[in-house]
Amino acid sequence: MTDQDSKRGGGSGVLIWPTGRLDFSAGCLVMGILNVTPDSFSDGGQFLDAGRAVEHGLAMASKGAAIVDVGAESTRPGSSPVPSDEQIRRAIPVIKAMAGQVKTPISIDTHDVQVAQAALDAGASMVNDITALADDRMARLAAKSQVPVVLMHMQGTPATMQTKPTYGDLVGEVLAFLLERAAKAQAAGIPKERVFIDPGIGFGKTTEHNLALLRDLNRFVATGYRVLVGPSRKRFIGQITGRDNPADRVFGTATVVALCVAAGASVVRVHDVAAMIDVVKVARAIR
Ligand code: HH2
Repeated sequence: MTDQDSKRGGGSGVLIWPTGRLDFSAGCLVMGILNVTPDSFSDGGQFLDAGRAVEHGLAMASKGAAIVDVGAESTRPGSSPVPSDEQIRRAIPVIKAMAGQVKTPISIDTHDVQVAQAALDAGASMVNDITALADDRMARLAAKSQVPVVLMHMQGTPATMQTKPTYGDLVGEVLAFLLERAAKAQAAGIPKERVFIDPGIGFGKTTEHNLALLRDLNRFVATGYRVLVGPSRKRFIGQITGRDNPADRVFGTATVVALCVAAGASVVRVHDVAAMIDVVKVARAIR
């Protein structure tokens, strides 16, 4: 990473690994969300059919998503874990079909090492782990497979995380956790440039916590790790705007995305790919 890179935030340049490539030279990139689940908070049930999921994934790639993030387990507040074999049954045919048709890197959104292994075998080329390598085997798998990893902060588990999230020094604690897990990733053999850190918007956080983390996003960028943020259509946006239906939170999401780009984020994880690509392009141009 050059000086110029760290000024732009989190590393620009081109990230190349044996099974993929991401070009950050223009700035922040868009990750499109593809939930192959019956119960995700926003797109649950829409893409359970593999054919429709593949179609949507390919459409996001053709609209300019730099990464398509496939998830087979909802982690919305109050959700329960989905067994590995069920995640594999949902996600693998979709990953296989997409990987056969586009070069766009596919990430697997899972904290389950068996699911991650099956996804990488099927053609995925990144791991998005909301537990930030809680399972040592996940660190070893990512290192051996030479793929990038997203390390996300969460307080508690999806089942209980919104009960009463509490912090002393919110930003300090989230940062310290991510730096510790990033060090763990590197110790396992994952190079720094392949490690993305994510403050985990909505994962054991009140609206105020989410806003404070977003306000201080530059502190995450200043670590030198690439920063990924996932604000899309989340509840805090509904709370601020009074929009109960996640699909009505697109303008609110756009505001957060623009400010993430301004703060130097490298990737934003979103549902509304075409709209957010415009937001990102304009915000990048200003930056
Ligand atoms: N948010 C969700 C899922 N995975 N991964 C990262 N790295 N960062 C995030 O903020 C993040 C994530 C939750 O959103 P979604 O996938 O839309 O919903 P659900 O968990 O209900 O499937």
